[in-house]
Amino acid sequence: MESNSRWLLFPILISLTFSGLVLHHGALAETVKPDEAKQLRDEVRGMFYHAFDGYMNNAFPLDELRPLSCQGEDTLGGYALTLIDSLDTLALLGDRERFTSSVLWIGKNLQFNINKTVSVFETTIRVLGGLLSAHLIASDYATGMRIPSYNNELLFLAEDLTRRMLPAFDTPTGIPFGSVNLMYGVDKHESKITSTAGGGTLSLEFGVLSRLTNDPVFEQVAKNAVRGLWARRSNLDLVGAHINVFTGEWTQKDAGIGTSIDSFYEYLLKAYILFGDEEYLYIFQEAYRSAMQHLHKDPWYVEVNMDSAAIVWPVFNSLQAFWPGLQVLAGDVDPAIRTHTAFFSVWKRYGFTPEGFNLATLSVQYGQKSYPLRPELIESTYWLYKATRDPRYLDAGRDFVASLQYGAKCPCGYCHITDVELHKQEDHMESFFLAETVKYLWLLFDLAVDSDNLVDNGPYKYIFSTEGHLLPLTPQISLAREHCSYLGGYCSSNSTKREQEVLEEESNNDDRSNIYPYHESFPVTGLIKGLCPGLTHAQKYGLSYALPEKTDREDVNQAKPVTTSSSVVLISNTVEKKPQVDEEGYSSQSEPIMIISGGSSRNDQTSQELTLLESETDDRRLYSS
Ligand code: DMJ
Repeated sequence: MESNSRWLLFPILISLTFSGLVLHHGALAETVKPDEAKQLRDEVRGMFYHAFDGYMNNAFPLDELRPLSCQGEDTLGGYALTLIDSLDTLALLGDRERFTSSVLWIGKNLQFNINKTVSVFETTIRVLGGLLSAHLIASDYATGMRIPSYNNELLFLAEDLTRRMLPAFDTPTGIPFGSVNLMYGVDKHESKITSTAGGGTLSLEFGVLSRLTNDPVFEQVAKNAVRGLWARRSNLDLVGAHINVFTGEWTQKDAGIGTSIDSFYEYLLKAYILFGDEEYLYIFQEAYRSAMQHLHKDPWYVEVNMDSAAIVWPVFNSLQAFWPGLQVLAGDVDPAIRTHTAFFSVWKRYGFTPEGFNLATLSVQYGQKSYPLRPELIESTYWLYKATRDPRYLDAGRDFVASLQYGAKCPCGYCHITDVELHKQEDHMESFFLAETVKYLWLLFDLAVDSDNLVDNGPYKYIFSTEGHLLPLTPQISLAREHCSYLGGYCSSNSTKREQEVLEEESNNDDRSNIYPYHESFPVTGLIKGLCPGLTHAQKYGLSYALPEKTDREDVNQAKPVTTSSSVVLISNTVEKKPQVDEEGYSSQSEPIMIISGGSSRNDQTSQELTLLESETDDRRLYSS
């Protein structure tokens, strides 16, 4: 009864009491200036190496580091997980030496023919995503990190790994089992209950793999899983947290944007952006509209019963903090700013975000006191800074660095915090600390300095996987079949033949370089809209696609393919843009961010129109509150 009455007071409480918290957040030290941003960027680089070297010296080839005791532990499958998860961060930092030696070591030593039962979700986002992103960097001149002796080893590993996970998808609903044995398939005693995030966060990695191997099966199964989940949404267009993959019944009907569901939303939008597959966009729009209608208690988000929308958990959980970043990508920046401010006020209060913070009692949720080095709030900070150039996000970044350095740094790496009130350290470092947390922090400050990095000034636009892995919008991935019929483009049979000739030359006739020949007749299943004939993505959205004039190998570094439209830019311009510096010395690249407008569900807009946001200096004023 007492707790019920608290919940009734909940809207008043959050508006009253958090204005206090936000005020507290307002009392900041001096704003981060460009010189300090550079120092902070270098400090973050140092943080990466403290943890990476700590892992390599004390834990490798085990999965993860125990940074207090300076030992290692196998936590996922026993295959150097932290190294795989760190590969594209090494490339982003421009560490050619370590990137090269790590890729080559993995290509030579890793194998998945092992009797281990692993999480399909974790294996996909950490291992498959890590392998694919590193492959795409190591195999491409345009990234500036191509490894001459690299011969697609990581792609072979990625395909082998994913084939071993396919038995998990053999369910009546298409939603995969949560775990699979890499040698024997699904154990007969395996639980039939899985989370929505677990079943619905596979489409990016599986889709990229399909497009790199020309085998549509991976993309199909991942999409069927999303369909299996979405088909079971409630009348309110909400999904629950846990579902039985055989019966399709929800076993946990709490709907939310955090724990157990979070990246389901994320992959709907990102799969559309990466693959141009409208079905994902339609689902995202409905799902997002409903989330904003039923879960959003501005600026917070709550968990509700998926059928009735009654609040069941007035709790902020730290996984929700990716949401403002996703909103930036969707073009719904204003609510993102408010929510980020609210979430950051929790960080300011404790120095970290606890896993759960109760919005009714305004205290750490019982049993959810830890901060396991999660990236989500930092990720959203990066996106909001990218969209607005508001220096307050750099100030937030400085706070993140200070907390991690003073509270979480330990002898061989960074430690989980078991209790955000006591700042007690625990002997564990999740691999995502190097894949995401440090990556987004470094990107945040690099954006303020010169943006001269692969993501912000590289040859392609990149989508970040939910594990922070870089998935580029290359023609092969993003335009798949379309570009073959459009303007006779990049992947015509001629250019494919040419690519193969180059590969053949380089591999001394090693047969493996031809293992993925281009199929003129890409199998069209009818299950995957993005691959169906008919109107092309380009035709639908008015994209124009131009080839670089020179495609000689030595010119590829300079020749950046251009894909532009009045509405969306997929691939960066060939012209190197010098960072512009405003009156306060902040660099501004006018870097386009893909925005889907009409995402704001508050006024029920469902426009699919794509618009381009130029994040110029002025935007800072525009979005500053
Ligand atoms: C990461 O593995 C991914 O970001 C995932 O989507 C959520 N959990 C962790 C980070 O907190």
